[in-house]
Amino acid sequence: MADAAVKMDAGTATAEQELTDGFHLIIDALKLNGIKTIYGVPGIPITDFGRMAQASGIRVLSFRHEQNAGYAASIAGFLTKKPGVCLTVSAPGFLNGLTALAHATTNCFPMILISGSSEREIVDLQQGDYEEMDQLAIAKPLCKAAFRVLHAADIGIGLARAIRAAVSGRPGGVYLDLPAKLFGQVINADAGAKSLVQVIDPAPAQIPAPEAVKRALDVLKAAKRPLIILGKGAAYAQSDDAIKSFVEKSGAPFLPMSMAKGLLPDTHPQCAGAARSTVLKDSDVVMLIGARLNWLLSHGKGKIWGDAPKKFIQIDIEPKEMDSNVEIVAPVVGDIGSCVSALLGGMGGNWPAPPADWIKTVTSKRDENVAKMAPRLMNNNSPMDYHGALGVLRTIVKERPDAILVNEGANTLDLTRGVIDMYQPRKRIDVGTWGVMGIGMGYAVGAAIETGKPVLAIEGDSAFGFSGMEIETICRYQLPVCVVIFNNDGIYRGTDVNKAGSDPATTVFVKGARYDKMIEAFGGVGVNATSPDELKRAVNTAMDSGKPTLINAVIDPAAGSESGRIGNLNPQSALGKKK
Ligand SMILES: Cc1ncc(C[n+]2csc(CCOP(=O)(O)OP(=O)(O)O)c2C)c(N)n1
Ligand SMILES: [Mg+2]
Repeated sequence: MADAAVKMDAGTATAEQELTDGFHLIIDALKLNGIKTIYGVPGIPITDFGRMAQASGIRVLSFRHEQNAGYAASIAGFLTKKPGVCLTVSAPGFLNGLTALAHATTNCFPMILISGSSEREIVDLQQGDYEEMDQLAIAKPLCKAAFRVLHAADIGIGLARAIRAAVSGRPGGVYLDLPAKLFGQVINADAGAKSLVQVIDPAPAQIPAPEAVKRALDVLKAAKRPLIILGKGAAYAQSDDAIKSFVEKSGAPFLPMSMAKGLLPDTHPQCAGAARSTVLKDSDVVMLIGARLNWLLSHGKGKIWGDAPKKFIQIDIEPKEMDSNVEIVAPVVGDIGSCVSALLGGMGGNWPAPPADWIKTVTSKRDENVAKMAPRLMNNNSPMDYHGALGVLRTIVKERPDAILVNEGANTLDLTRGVIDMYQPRKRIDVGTWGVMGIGMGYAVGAAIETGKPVLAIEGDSAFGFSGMEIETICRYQLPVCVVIFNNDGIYRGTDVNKAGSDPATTVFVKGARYDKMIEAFGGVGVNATSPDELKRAVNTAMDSGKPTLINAVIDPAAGSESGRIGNLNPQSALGKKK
């Protein structure tokens, strides 16, 4: 196959000087726009395209399932502010990638899903083509924009539209449909080159209105108990210095949402992470920076927000976000970097510190909660509980603040988020807005590739299962990824029993499973860790060596709770629990 391709190239060398085709134009268009990496799964009609892209110097990473490739692309978008690209085959491959595209859109990560598709003439007459599906129509409601390119001469424009749609304004997922016929379409090489578009200023700054900035500062200044909430939009903005200066100058306590942890260190004196319920309940002015008032913040109302009247200031690039759940008294619409810089500029030289009694209330609550947790993190129980295991991992992350932490699960997610302090921006990546299981190995690959930093993935045993086969991918590319599986024999807990019949309960897995053996099949390092000491040794060795490693951390099956911290979202039967 490879030989034949070489001979054909040699035989048509003269012709190639004048002609180009879809394959080459897509590659040229991607390269012209600085896209250096593609995450995907090969097959008809994109196998040769992947080979040619790889041969041209684009890094093409092959996964075992498109959903994981898609998650890798989505997190590449979050980490780099450039669209992460996922490449799939038609119908089933496209659908597998689509979940990740919808996830990217929901989380506001720029991503482009490029899928090959079958013959339009046959698909549209529903005549039963190979992998027949009207992919464009299906993608449309699930992403920010969707485009199809039918002519080779439109490839440049098609990709330019996809890039702009993905990164401008509120970022999101874009679908680009490339029918099989397009790849082989031949056009004049000069015309082809001229048809390419280099996207200039793909995400233009969106400057906030001066009145909006002033209004927001007036509200913040009048606050008696101010609170700043940083969301992953603030982390995405890569305006870390301006955000830090603004928060510090305001003197207000700040609360980082999960993926905003580390924007300012969790150990910062103003960090109110360990006094979350106090600041949500008792604050009188809340400034949201790149954070939405969705379910993760209980929609800005209800018990956790307390009874006292509250004023919300919101900074977001999307005007429709304002008043989505509660009234926003000071909306500031623009990109986070421009907004925060404008706010900082407007504060002047003598911004008043918030009232001392508020700062003292928050600080003492935080110190009290931290002190309460400390002894639990030091236990050396075997089998481990979550706190014992997280106590050692917390120190490891402190010692390696530039490592990327991937995290998913229920108890494994909620407790890791609470216990492990982050010190640098964009180092914690997790389940995001949907609380989705399955991001783990895709994120680990994407983060390792995009940042070149070591990755520590802390995974519930159920969560891991959604993307577990990608440990072969991690071994194949020899990525510096250490996966720690918190193995409590199941979903939430491994102790559930079926009240009727002999099947296992719906939430339990094989008892005493040895996930560490899986990675050994692919030449990686597997370790079974039954105590915090063993876990610490294994993780340190893995992080030092950079070798793909999977550690089966044996957790007491009774240690977790139903749905972790969000058990209250489970509907209850009005008939009560039947025995
Ligand atoms: C795609 C998807 N499917 C199912 C769920 C429901 N769900 C939430 S957490 C979870 C797994 C929790 O178990 P585990 O990862 O082992 O964490 P543990 O609580 O046991 O530490 C599942 C299946 C989900 N969030 N996303
Ligand atoms: Mg579990």
